[in-house]
Amino acid sequence: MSIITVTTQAFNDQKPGTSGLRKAVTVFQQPHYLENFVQSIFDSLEGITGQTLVLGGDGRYYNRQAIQIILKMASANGIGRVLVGLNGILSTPAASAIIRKNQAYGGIILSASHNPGGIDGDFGIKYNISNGGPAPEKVTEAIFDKTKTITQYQILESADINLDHVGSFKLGTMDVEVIDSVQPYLELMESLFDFDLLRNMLSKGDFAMCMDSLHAVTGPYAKAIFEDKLGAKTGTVINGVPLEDFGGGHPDPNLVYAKSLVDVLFSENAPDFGAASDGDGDRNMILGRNFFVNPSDSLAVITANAHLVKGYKQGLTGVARSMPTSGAVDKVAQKLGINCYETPTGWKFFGNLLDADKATICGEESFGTSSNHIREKDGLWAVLFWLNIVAVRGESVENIVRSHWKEYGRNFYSRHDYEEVATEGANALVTHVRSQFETLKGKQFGNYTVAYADDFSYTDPIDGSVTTNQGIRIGFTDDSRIIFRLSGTGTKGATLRVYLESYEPDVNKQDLDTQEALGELINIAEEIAQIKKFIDRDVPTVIT
Ligand code: VG1
Ligand code: CO
Repeated sequence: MSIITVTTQAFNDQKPGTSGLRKAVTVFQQPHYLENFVQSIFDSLEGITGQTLVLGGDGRYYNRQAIQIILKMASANGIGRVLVGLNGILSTPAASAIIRKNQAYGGIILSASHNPGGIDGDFGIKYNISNGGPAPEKVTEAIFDKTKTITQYQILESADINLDHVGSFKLGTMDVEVIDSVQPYLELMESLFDFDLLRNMLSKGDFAMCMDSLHAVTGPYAKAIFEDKLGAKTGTVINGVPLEDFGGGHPDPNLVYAKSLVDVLFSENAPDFGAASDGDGDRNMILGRNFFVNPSDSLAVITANAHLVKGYKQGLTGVARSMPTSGAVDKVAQKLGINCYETPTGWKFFGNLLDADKATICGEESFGTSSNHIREKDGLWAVLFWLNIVAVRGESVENIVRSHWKEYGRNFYSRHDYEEVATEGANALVTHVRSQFETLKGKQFGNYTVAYADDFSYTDPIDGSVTTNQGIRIGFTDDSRIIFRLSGTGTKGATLRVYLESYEPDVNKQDLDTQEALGELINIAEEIAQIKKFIDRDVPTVIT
C-alpha cells in the first residue's frame, strides 16, 4: 500500500450551498471532482493528523464508491480513525449523534437530502464540525477557497474496505471501524421520550400509524424504533428499504412528493397518525387523520407541549426559527417568557445558539425540527415528539393543532416553489423586487399596507459573524409577510421560493382553506414580483 499524489486541476463550481455541495451524479463522477472537494476539506482543517472522523451517507447512488475514495484519501491525509456507517449508511441526525458521542473531530456526510437520487439524480457532500453540526460559513468558505487553487491530492493505493459487516480494519496506518448507528440512535431517542408510554399506545392495536420512509435512509431506524422496540404492527413502516434511487421517487416529505401517504391519511379508514422523512432522514412531515400539520405549526406545537415530554420537562432556554418560518412559535415563546431567535435558512445557523444554550428547540418551515440533543434537524425525533404529545394528551393530532390555534391564533402559512426555472429570469425577478424597496414602503395593496421591504441580514449573536442577502422580506402593518428567496440546494437552473404568511386570531375564521386565506397576499406577490412574466410559469411546482 502506498500513498500517491495525483495532479489535478481546479473546478470552478464547488461552492457549497445551503447544505453542502450538491450536483448531478454525473458531475461528481467526473475524474477528480469528488477528490478535489475532499482534499480541499482536509487542506482547510487544522490539526487533523491522527484525529477521528465520522463518515456515511444516505445510501443513494454513488454513496459506496464515494466512501471508498474518501477512506483512502483520509488515510493518505493522516487521519487516525474513521467511523463509517454499516453499508456506508448514516442518516444525517445519526451522523451528528455519532460525532458528538465519540467526540470526533468532524464528519463527512454524503447526501443530496431531498433531491432525487439514482444515476440521473443528485449527489452531495458536506462537512460537519466537532459539535456534530454543519460547518459554519467561515469553514465552507475556506473549503471553497481551496477548491479554486487545488493542484494535487493524496490517496492511498489499496483494496476497498468491506462495509457489509460491523468490524475493525486497517487502511494504511488509519483505523476504520464499520459501525451500526441504529442502536446508539435508538438509545438517544429513548433518553428523550417516554418509550413505555409510546409502547402502550402503539402496541395495543387501537392506535394506528403509518411511517413512510420513501425508500430513503430512515427505514432501518424507523423499523427498529416503531416496530421492534415500540411494538407497532409489522408494516407500520412503509417503503422502509433504502434504495439507491429511492424507488425512482423524490425523497421529499411534502404533500406532493409523499402523495401516496397523504392519500392514505385522507382516506376513509385512515390511521390516526402519519409521518414521512426525507432522503437523509433530517426532515419530517406530520399528518393526523384527514389532517396536515404545517411545519411552522409543528414547531410551535412542539414548543408549547415540550413540558409534557421527558427530555424537555426542565424547560426550554429559548427557541430559534429560520426567517421564512412562520411566527407561530414566536407567540409560544412570548407566553413562555423565553427568547425566540430568527436566523437565515439552513441548519448551520442554529449551531452557535445551541452550543451556547440560547436555544433548546429549533425549526424551519421546510419540514425541519430538532433540539439540542444533536446539531442537525432530526426527522424521527419530530415523529416521536408528536407521538409523545398525542400519548400524553390522549387527543387527536387535529384537536391538538386546533386548540393550539384557539389559544395562540393561527398563522396561515404557505410556500410556493417554482422549481428548475431559468436562472436569468429568477435573477431578474429578484432585481426587479429589490428596485422597489424604497417605493414599496407605506404602499397600500387592498387590505394590506407595506411596513418594510428589505433583504434579510443576520448577525450571529454569539460570534458576531454577519450574513447578508438571505431573502427578500416584504412585511405588512398587520404582521403578514411575503418572502422571496432563491434556493441554495437545487442543481438545475434556479428554484424560486415564495413564502406567504398572515395571522388570524379569530377562532371563527381559522377554518378557511390556507390558499383562500392567503389569496390576497398571493395576488400581491404576483403584482410586486411579476412571477409569471419573469419565470414564465403559471403555477408553482409544489405548494406546501
Ligand atoms: C432547503 C430548505 C432549508 C433547508 C435546506 C436543507 O434549502 O429551504 O430550510 O435547511 O433545504 O435541507 P433551500 O436553500 O433550497 O431553500 V435538507 O433536508 O435538503 O438537508
Ligand atoms: Co434532508
